Amino acid sequence: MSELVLYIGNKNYSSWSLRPWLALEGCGVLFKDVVIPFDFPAGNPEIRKISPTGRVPVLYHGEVRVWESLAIIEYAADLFPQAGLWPQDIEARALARSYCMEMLSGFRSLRNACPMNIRREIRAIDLPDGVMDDVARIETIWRDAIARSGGPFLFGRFSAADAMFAPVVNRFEIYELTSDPTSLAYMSAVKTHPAFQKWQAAALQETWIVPEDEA
Ligand SMILES: N[C@@H](CCC(=O)N[C@@H](CS)C(=O)NCC(=O)O)C(=O)O
Repeated sequence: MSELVLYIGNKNYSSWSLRPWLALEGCGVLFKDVVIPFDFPAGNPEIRKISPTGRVPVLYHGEVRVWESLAIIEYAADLFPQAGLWPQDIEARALARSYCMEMLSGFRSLRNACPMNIRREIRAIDLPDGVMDDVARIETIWRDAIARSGGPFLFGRFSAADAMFAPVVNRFEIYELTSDPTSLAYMSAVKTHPAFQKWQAAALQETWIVPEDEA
């Protein structure tokens, strides 16, 4: 089989890149990553060359091109059904996909006000309207999923659902958005997962600064 190559943005900042990267890495799918940094004020022209949307992540697999974080995860799940990217049980899988679609299409107040930033110190900021509504909905998702599965991850063992929420784990931590014990325990499970630690270690080596993502 051809090699899977995942083109991603800066590991420090690129939340959409983290999602499929972590899903694949955390579920043992072998792939190579190529970082194309956003270190140009008007965007990196290299990203437009490799991606039909001019955005990352994008996956190359032989002649196949897959873009959009969730589509990449679905493609990997089709290729490697034994990897457990999604929960086995059909109801749990439907729930996981519903939560992931909420993540993909929603929580804009939180995403806009509180950019992912792996190296940032922990420091609260003034929050615009809507951010705490997003936080409340995410905490409901986490609480319901963990009550159903028993944890430590949303569906018991690590899955794509955890990968889709991993950038939010970083945001909750660095902007001090929660003190809820269930959320903190879940965040700790994600942050100490070897795949997340691997991403974090690489992010901390990066030196690019993107001013608009430094809240
Ligand atoms: N919906 C897309 C979002 C992709 C996206 O917005 N990627 C950002 C990085 S996190 C990007 O490529 N930005 C480059 C640019 O805007 O120049 C996905 O889920 O993959």
